[in-house]
Amino acid sequence: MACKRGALIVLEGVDKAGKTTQCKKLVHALQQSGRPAEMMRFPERTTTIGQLISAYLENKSDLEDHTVHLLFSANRWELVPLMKKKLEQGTTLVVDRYAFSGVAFTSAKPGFCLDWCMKPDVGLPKPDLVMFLQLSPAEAALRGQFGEERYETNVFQRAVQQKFEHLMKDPSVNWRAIDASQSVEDVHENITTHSLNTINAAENLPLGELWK
Ligand code: FDM
Repeated sequence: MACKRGALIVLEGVDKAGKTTQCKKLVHALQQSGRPAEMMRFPERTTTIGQLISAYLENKSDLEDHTVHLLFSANRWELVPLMKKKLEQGTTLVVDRYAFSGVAFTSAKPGFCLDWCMKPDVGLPKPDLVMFLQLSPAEAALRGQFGEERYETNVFQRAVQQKFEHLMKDPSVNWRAIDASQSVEDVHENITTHSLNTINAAENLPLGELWK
């Protein structure tokens, strides 16, 4: 019998919501319970495309806005063969940011519409679950200063949050809003429950195509 596929689980959210911490804790918990799981993140800065993106985010280079949007998308597409292979082998992938960040961040810039921003990512492996870690700008501010990278300002983050809220209305995607203002452990418990349900359900379903 062919092995059951892994689930594609994505965590999204504004800065300071705790995405990376929660991704790591989830992977650890899944592995501890005997379920193969690995973490991935986008942008994946180690590839040639990822290095261009990283230099841009660190303000070491400037790139035209459409160009960088397409590079972020290309950075996802270049990892699709690996993602599919792992999922087929039964490994659940826990992904820190995906196409939703791509669309939310670029469409928060002047002159971009959601529709144009979504196009390059149409057909990517569709997540079985996207959890959006929700945190108000006031609560995010209590968690400390933003970093030094591009996009890390209050005004831009608020615009991004609004774009995420718009994207979450799309019923073709399995969104779950998670209250990220709770303790790290409570958020983890919540995320783990949703993930286990998704992993069980995904075993018997084909992997979908995003926004198709
Ligand atoms: N980002 C991330 C984008 O603008 N587009 C994308 O497609 C993705 C995946 O890059 F500011 C932005 C979001 C964030 C930055 O930061 C990446 P982290 O700290 O590595 O997640």
